[in-house]
Amino acid sequence: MTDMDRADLFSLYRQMLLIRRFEEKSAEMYALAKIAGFLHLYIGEEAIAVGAIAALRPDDYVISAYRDHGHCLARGSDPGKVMAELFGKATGLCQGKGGSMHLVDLPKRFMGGYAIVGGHIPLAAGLAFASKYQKQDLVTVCFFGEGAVPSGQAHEAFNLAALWKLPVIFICENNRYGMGTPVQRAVALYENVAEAARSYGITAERVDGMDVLAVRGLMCKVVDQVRAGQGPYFIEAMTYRFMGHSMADPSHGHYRSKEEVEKYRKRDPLVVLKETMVSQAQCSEADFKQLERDIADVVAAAVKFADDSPFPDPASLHADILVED
Ligand SMILES: Cc1ncc(C[n+]2csc(CCOP(=O)(O)OP(=O)(O)O)c2C)c(N)n1
Repeated sequence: MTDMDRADLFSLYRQMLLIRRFEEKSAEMYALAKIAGFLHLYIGEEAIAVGAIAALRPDDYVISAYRDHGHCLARGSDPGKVMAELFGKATGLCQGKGGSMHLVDLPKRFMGGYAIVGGHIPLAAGLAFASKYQKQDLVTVCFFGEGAVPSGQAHEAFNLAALWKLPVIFICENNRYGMGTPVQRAVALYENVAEAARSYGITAERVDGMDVLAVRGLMCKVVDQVRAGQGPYFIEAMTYRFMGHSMADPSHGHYRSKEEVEKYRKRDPLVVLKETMVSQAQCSEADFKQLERDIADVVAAAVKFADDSPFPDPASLHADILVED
């Protein structure tokens, strides 16, 4: 049973649906060569970003890796500006100079997507250190894949976060693969990735990352504790990516079986939440159809905005290299 009312449930569903349809459309745009470079889709993992970010205040910090569209949209960034950034247009979140892996939206406190595996984990500790030093009661939430956990800088960050009781929540999105490599071939602690954090004295917990209500429920508890100064927390959210590692990995059938993909597709986070909404909040098929129409309009408007926007002026190439506040 959920403690959320109907409107709250629809809000979570709407955000996940927006991410899903936005990314399906961006895959199409990639195939049409409207989007260049890498494009890593978050399809299948939406419940983690949406559930976790729903527990935050607007002034808390969020930071992510390169699979970042979902976190940015869940933080409330404008879908038109996100799509324009994917298109490399001047109206994009980063004036078209960041692209898919480097979305940043400072007013939303979305501090970026980062392409170096694990490279942003110390940045999260730094953000948390800054807010603690400035005596602000903010938390920082840092999303990364299980492939980032064995990296050296992740351990440096876990150590300092624990030592200095930093207000940071590490969220490991364990989708069981780093590119084409299954977790059990890359991570020694593959049976319980959270042990890496526990070894530094960080409290850690595992959650069903396909269940947005479970993620949100855990996060509401954790955010309160971390904001109250009890030190960092580590969440291992068990999930699965339905698509290839990136659009350059159409052959993901070579390293995982159809049966495996089908097994996880049955636990699609949209389906899981919809079942709860139908059984516990009397939501009807008509409600969901209306939502689909609304989201289709939002995504179509985002594509039109991106398409109609200009590319950056070459004269702006060196602008915004250093941002001074
Ligand atoms: C330091 C570094 N090494 C290697 C890569 C190449 N690389 C890109 S994504 C990736 C897999 C990472 O997997 P994981 O952290 O589990 O995240 P996921 O892609 O599953 O979301 C690798 C090895 C990189 N970007 N950075």
